[in-house]
Formats: sequence, structure tokens, C-alpha cells
Amino acid sequence: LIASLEQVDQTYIMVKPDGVQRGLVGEIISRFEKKGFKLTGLKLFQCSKELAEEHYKDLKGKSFFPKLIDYITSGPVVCMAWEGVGVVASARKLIGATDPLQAEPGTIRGDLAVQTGRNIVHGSDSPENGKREIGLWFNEAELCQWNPAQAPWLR
Ligand code: FUP
Repeated sequence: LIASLEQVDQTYIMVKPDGVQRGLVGEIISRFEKKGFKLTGLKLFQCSKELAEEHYKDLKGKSFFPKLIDYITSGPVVCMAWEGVGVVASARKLIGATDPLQAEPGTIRGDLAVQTGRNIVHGSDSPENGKREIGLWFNEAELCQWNPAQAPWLR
């Protein structure tokens, strides 16, 4: 009841190509599941250069932008939509700092990655971007609204 009074947000989480290639998909999904967030979308997907550029449009002027686009399009990614109270900020805490060498142990990047340019996972940086990115990467029909409380085997 208390949680239902708080703002429920959506975030876009993506296992990047290096995370898929290193066999870390299950490990990464598991972190968000165990925290208690609700999965509302999930797919393996090879993205186009156009989609990668749209996703990272705020970084377009940066020197690393071309390399970032090459990296994100270098193999399939795992696209996820997660929902929950405070999920955007919480997911960023679970993920850790952009530079994995600065990311705290216990975070996904802190435990599993070394390089900024190979930091294995993405998480939206605001609720607005969460909605924007979920809209970019998923069709409406690929998203499921469901209520975990209605699963009788969990009672
Ligand atoms: P984050 O929100 O932690 O993913 O970080 P940013 O949005 O600032 O950066 C997006 C991606 O750009 C990073 F995941 C990796 C890449 N990047 C670089 O390659 N070099 C940099 O100096 C900063 C970011």
C-alpha cells in the first residue's frame, strides 16, 4: 500500500554486445529480478546504426560517438523494460559508474567490467528517458502489463 502511493517508473536496461558475448545475460537480468523490479519487456535484438544513433543522440558531438555506435551495433543486445518505484535511480545504482574502474564492487560494472567503452550494460538516466528509450526499442505489442501479486504460486 505504501509503495503504491509512490511514483512507479519505467527504465530501459540493455545488455550491450560484450555482455551478451561474455555470457553475462542471466547474471545481469538476475540482479534486477532479485532487487524486486518487474520485467515488462525482453528481447535479443541486433540494432541498426540509425537506432543506436537515435538512442545516444545526446552524445552526438562527443569524440567517442563513432566508436560507441560501432560497439553497440557490433552484435546482438538484450533489450529490457523494467518497472517499479524508483526503478530509474535504483537501476543506475545497481549498474554503477560509467567507468567500470570507478564503479563500486557489488555493482554490475564494478563486479564484471573494466573499460568505459565495454561497460556491458545501459540504464536510462531519467524517468523521461526511460519512457523515450522503451518507446524506441520496443513496439507496444512487445510490452506486457502484468501483476505479480496475481500469481497464486507466490502467495
Ligand atoms: P551511462 O549513462 O553510465 O551509460 O554513461 P553515458 O550516458 O555518459 O555514456 C554512454 C556510453 O558512452 C557509455 F556507456 C560508454 C560510452 N562512453 C565512452 O565510450 N567514453 C566516455 O568518455 C563516456 C562514455
